[in-house]
Amino acid sequence: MGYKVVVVGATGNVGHEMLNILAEREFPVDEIAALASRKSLGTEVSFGDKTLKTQDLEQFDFTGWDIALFAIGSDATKKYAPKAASQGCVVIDNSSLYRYDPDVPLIVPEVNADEVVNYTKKNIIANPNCSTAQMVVALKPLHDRAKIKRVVVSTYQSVSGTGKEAIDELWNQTKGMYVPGQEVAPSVYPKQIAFNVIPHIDVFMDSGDTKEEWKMVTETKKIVDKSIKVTATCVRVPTFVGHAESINVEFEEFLDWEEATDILREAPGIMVVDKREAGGYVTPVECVGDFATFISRIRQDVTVENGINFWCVSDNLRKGAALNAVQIAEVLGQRCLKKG
Ligand code: 2RA
Repeated sequence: MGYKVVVVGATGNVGHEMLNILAEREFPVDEIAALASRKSLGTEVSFGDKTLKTQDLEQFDFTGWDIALFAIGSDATKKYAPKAASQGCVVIDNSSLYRYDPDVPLIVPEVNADEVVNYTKKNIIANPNCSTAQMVVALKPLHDRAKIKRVVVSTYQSVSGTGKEAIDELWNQTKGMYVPGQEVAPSVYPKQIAFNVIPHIDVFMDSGDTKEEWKMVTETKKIVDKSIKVTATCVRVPTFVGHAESINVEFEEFLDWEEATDILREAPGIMVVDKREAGGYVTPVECVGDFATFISRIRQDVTVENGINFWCVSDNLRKGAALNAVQIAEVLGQRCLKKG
């Protein structure tokens, strides 16, 4: 006996990956529905070796369906997630809409799977921001060994985090740099992204931080420990898939970099690739399509008493979104929605 699963936003980058990962991990699916907006109606999407025709989200009745993986924007989620939840379908939402709601668990299974049981308050579980997910997978095992006091993170986020248009813009803008007369002006981003980096993701807040930076701070506190101080600088870089992060951690007590390496090697969801030589580290192009959060460049931060630096890379469409959502569904099924 399996589950009746709905993927909402099946034609988007994350929705596609949700279908791929449900199939790759052989999630126990008895029936699956792929939903899209009216403009994408009838578009065919793959689910393993099957082809699904997308159905109309507007008309869809979630009654009798067990789990809905939502991969649409916050506005549409606001309209349809409560409908699905009220019709008895548990929503796992990838938008930011419910992440900060005290009645909605915000889950990274390697970190706080036990909190999945709290879905019953609104029949909704929130998926974290992609840049948060990979970071907390690494922070949690270190925090359990030597309580974390402060995290300073700089991110190098690929354009797939913005969406399909941004992927096209990077591609066309890059080509345009080589073909006279075919320059492509910035449109998705405020500045050129080809051969450039942009220190701005999401909107600016009164504090001078961007919303993306605020998300990393707020979500890390909710998922790991509200006492952890986090400061972030989130940067868009001209790569297609894969987010990279430079992470500096200060602990309450000394933690040797070699012990930190051993801890990370044993931690769930992590692959340590760390040789102090050319090529002895992971780069974004190598993480694409993988489930792991890769850690490299682990070393002592000798400028403070109890500091460690490391490099963290993961596929933002997978661990950063679709994989994490499917892992939440796995925990939900195993612990809360047991089938015959
Ligand atoms: C980004 N984290 O990378 C945001 C949303 N996916 O653009």
